[in-house]
Amino acid sequence: MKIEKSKTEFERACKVISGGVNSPVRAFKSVKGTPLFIKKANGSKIEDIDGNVFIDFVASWGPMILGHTHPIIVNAITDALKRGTSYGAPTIIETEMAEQICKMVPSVEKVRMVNSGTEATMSAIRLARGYTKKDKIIKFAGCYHGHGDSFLIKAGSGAITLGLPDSPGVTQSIAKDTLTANYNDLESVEKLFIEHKNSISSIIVEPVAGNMGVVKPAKGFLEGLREITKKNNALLIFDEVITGFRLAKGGAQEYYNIMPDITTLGKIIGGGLPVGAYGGRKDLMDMLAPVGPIYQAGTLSGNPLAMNAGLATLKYLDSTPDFYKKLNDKAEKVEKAFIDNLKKTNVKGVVNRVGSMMTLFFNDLNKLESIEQIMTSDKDKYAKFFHLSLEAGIYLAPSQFESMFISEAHSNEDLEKLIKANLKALEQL
Ligand code: KE4
Repeated sequence: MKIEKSKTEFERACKVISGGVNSPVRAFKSVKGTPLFIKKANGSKIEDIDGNVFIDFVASWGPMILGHTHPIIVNAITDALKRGTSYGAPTIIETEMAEQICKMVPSVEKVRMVNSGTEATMSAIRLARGYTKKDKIIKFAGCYHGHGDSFLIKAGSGAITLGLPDSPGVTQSIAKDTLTANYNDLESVEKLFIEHKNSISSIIVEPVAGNMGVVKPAKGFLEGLREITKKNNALLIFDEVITGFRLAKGGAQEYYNIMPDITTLGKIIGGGLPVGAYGGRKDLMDMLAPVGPIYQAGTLSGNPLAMNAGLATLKYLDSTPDFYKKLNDKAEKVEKAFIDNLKKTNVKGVVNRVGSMMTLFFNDLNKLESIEQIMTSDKDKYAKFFHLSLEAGIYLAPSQFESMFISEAHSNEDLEKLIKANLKALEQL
């Protein structure tokens, strides 16, 4: 595969952008090689500047559930563009967006729009701390909630990919208020509440972990977190930046029928433009300025272009009959084929899937439910598999600890090609 232009552009970028990328996980560090510079994308395909075309299963790390350049999104943005790009004043579309989120997400009665998932999670824990007047939070090792200081403690995604689960620059005084438990281990949570009685404001959790690769919540885990937080007067925050509008119209909280106190959203909600949001019960959200004393703000929050792209996406998801059934059926077909291929080739692996998000782990264990188990995965084997897939025209996440996504734009032909390429790559490992 020719990648001369990407090589040249990567060298150029490294002179003026840290690591040549604006987000570390894009740098192909853990899979080695040169990150591909993308020229354009359309539907299920993505094309790099050397003219290589791939079927895209990264979906910009989740947002592109409808595929690229979906007409409803292109038209929504084009139409909005003619009326200006940002006013810094209230607009009706922000109200329509808030109404749409409240309609789709069961626990959300009021929202606040922000510009990224990180802003949403940072704001959510500030709200939880302000509301409960307690300083500490509990997060789970391997979960990633963006790059806010309080979350870069045993974090997942790019942090775990690069082997930097804790980041310099996060002060001890911040880190001491972040307690870390083990995903799918309720005992580890109970222990923290006993040790830190009455000082824990909230638990923040990815209801389906996507940032250590996909790890499903064990039976009773989410219910247990709901019970423990209620019992200890703490809030339960579902970080649905990945699962929101991905697993169901109402995200993981609909899929598992659990009502958190606060929900954070991102990715799909912006239709590919920078949007994040957080929301919850009215009494909680009315603690925010200018109504209440807890401050949070943003120049471009509720930006009209982003709102038009996001609202068009949510309305489409909300009104397309059987959207999630069809999407999840496609993903189930891929999961089954991957498992078949592992058997045919005698390659040791585990496929974790929830809905249309999944990860193929290279691992000798039979099931992967915890960060300890995940960390025994063979990253070198994944790296080889990643490049073999790339050569076959399949664009996967450049990290064993991320998720791949099926989108509405993936045709049967795309999935057949994915399954064939998967078999061929496994045979060559
Ligand atoms: P952003 O600030 O990147 O929009 O969202 C942060 C975030 C919060 N919560 C969850 C559950 C997330 O997955 C994320 C961001 N996800 C990563 C990849 N899984 C984004 C990719 C990147 O960092 O470039």
